[in-house]
Amino acid sequence: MPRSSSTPPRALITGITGQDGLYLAELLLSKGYEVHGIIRGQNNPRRELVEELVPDVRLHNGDLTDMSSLMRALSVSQPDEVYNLGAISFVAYSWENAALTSDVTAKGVLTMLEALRLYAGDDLGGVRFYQASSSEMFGKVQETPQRESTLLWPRSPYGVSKVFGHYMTINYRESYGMHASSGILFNHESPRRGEEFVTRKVAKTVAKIHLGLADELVLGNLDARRDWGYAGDYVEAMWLMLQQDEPDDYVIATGVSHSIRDLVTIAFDQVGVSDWEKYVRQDPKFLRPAEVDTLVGDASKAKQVLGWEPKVDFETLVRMMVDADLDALKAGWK
Ligand code: NAP
Ligand code: G4F
Repeated sequence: MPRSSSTPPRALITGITGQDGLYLAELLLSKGYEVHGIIRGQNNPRRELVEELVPDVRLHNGDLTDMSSLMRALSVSQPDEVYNLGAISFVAYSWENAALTSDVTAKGVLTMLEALRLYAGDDLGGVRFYQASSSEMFGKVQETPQRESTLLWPRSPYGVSKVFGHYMTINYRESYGMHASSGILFNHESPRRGEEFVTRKVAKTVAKIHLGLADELVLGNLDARRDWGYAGDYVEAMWLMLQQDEPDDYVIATGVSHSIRDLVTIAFDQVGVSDWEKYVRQDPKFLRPAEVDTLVGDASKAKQVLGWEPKVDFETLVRMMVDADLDALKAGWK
């Protein structure tokens, strides 16, 4: 980890307000890092959450579309490791805002890499870079399970943007000798997942139905399948990638896939409901112009090289999320 043993290692995280940013910040702080985060907007409503959950993180204003703000954050934080988690990350939204998604999720990676190259100068190999690539890049899957060498066939503006960021990261590694690694992470969830994503939407709505605060769960495609893991496990893999002597790309996944129907079945079971169909309505407005039907990853390279394996299985994850929403609702938090 640390390039010098006399001072604590320093990390800079983009996307600090997101699900992964929060877990990664906690992990790095527990390892003794000085952690810096980039936060965007003049009055970001999630600043309070970051300050509450990880008060030791030092926040810097910046945006992935604004090179000078990234340069400023780099020069103030002087990081040994940069984790680029910032993105417009909601696939459905990316069709409605394709150009903005490309500006942030695609070109934002290049802007960050360039800022890093200019900042580090001759010591470019001395700053390690992590790019948050995605299983969404596999899209219309060409091989099952998906591994690092599987042909990419993205199905959304988000997926296409992630492919750009992925190859740009590889290109900076090959062109400039940058220690740049890319984690091809399959879906990972937690009680901190944004409410627009299906696992959290299901968990929270089921908790509300149980407490009499809602009477139906409205969804799109119930047959899509995803390889869902726990975000707390996945940020460990990000850190491990940057501790390797050589940068590389790794698939991070559980190797097991489930349908949305499985997700709904377990979530309702957690509140003692087996005939859940009576609460669920399908609405075409939640269908996507092009769907990723099924994803399942092969993380054997990560297991072999990084010693990484997932700890939390799907059923435990779903039950944990429903319980967390029940607790929060009962406490009147939301
Ligand atoms: P998330 O909760 O949606 O967080 C996204 C973060 O990006 C937020 O902190 C957001 O900040 C920030 N952001 C958005 N636009 C930005 C901009 N213009 N400049 C700087 N930051 C910006 O996502 P996540 O689930 O933590 O995922 C982290 C990363 O991993 C993302 O790149 C995502 O695409 C990728 N990924 C996620 C998964 C998954 O299953 N979770 C799987 C594969 C890859 P605001 O609070 O200001 O909006
Ligand atoms: O939870 P989702 O919105 O996640 P999706 O599209 O798989 O993307 C997530 O995982 C990617 C990794 O593969 C990340 F890169 C990305 O940033 C994000 O974190 O949707 C999952 C599935 C889809 O097939 C969708 O069609 O659930 C289906 N679904 C069915 N009804 C729904 C709904 N999704 C959402 N969000 N809302 C629904 O009502």
